[in-house]
Amino acid sequence: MAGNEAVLVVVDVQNDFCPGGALAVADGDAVVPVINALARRFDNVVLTQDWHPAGHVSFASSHPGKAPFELIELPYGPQVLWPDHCIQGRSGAEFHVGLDVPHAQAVVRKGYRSGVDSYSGFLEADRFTPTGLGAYLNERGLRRVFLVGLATDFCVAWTALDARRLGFEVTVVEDACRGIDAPTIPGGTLTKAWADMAAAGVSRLSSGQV
Ligand code: VGL
Ligand code: ZN
Repeated sequence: MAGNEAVLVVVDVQNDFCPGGALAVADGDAVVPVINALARRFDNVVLTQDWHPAGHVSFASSHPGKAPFELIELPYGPQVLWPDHCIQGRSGAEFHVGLDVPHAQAVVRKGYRSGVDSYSGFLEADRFTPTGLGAYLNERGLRRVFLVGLATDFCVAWTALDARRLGFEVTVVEDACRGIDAPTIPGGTLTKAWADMAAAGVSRLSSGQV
């Protein structure tokens, strides 16, 4: 990617978010060839990896009587409950086998504290604890963040919104993302995510336009 201030951030392209995984995103693996091709055009690539301990607070199985996709209230705010997914060291947490980005320079893991979720690659769901990604990008002078991966309406959107809050220029590459579209809010989470991102000044492009 022309301009050394650009970084491709590949969000959570992990087995559990792909078909056959515990929290499969429809057509999730379709992003893999698009990301592989796009990544070749970037000098700077960073991966995020959802990385939960067993028994994590975001798992419905940790809350007796609750089912996946229900909403609960936690000390830091509302939390959607999920099937057990991306458990540290298990195959579901591994990157999709077809993901081919050997030049990725850093892997940022998130969601590793039992009591706090982290959709965002920058700030945990307590909206306070940093992952370190913001400081890493700043120290390296990477100001233009291009986002791809899974899932559009959760980890990609939250990462995009936090990147804007931290002052980065942000573009989401739509055909390199797929969404969950959880029924937890009227109209689904995907439409709201795109509206929130647009309102925050996030650009939306297709990979051919990057
Ligand atoms: C994600 C739900 C739970 C994501 C992670 O990567 O979008 N979604 N954990
Ligand atoms: Zn997760």
